[in-house]
Amino acid sequence: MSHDPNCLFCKIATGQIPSAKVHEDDELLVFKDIHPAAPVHLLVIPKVHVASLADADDSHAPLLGRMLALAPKLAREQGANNGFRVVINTGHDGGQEVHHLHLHVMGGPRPWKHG
Ligand code: DGP
Repeated sequence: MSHDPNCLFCKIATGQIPSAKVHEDDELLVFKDIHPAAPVHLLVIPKVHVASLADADDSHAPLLGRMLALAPKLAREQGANNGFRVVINTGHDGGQEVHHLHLHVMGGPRPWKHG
């Protein structure tokens, strides 16, 4: 599996940097955002390094599908029982700060910090 040694989320995926994990399988890791914008704020990442959604193509469709399909189960398990929001910030103008593809899953009782 390809990793970028300088990438923060690759370091989290390989266990070099700790995270509050809520799910892990062969392909994906889910952990709590260190700066939560909502009572439940998870980040779903692929273990393989993909810099952003702008770097994805048809070959990534199954991976992207599995990232999205995990969201409802994990949101519920973490207590977001009344809905949630998913966001993929992409590139500079999309406000992406960490250049490893990640899906934000935000939920829980409102109001949220950025809700
Ligand atoms: P984005 O703007 O979409 O690239 O959001 C990156 C998110 O990653 C941001 O909400 C904060 C979170 N984050 C940054 N560094 C760390 C870290 O070391 N650990 C965890 N758990 N989250 C982080």
